[in-house]
Amino acid sequence: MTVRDSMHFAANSGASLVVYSCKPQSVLRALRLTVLFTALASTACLAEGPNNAGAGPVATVSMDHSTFTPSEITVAPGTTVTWVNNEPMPHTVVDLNKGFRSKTLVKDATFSFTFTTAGDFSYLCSIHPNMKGKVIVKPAS
Ligand SMILES: [Cu+2]
Repeated sequence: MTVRDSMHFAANSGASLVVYSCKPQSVLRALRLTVLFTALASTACLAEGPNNAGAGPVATVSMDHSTFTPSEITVAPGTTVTWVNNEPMPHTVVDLNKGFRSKTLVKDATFSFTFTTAGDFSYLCSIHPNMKGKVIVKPAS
């Protein structure tokens, strides 16, 4: 082997080493990009949701023991209220003035509605009509 040959060999092995050591980094970079794009995509989805203000305030009402908790909640206009059924018994969320109506919510199912106008919104569970709640939408004073 000449000196020139061995240098050539060293350069080659060096190059292949560089390529090999780059691989985990580029995989990591691709993963980071994927995470970034996934985050961007889900943000865009939220913003485009027909019944979701995206960046607005949120509130949660639980359904358990055939009771809405809290049964009465006061929120600012633009608030998205999410009802969560926390028990095996199915429930619905039905506005008495027909402004919103959920499908039947099984355990862990949710229903969300964004309240844009001020006022009192009384609702009930259509399966258990004595199960009632109210959302009061009022600008913060
Ligand atoms: Cu019910």
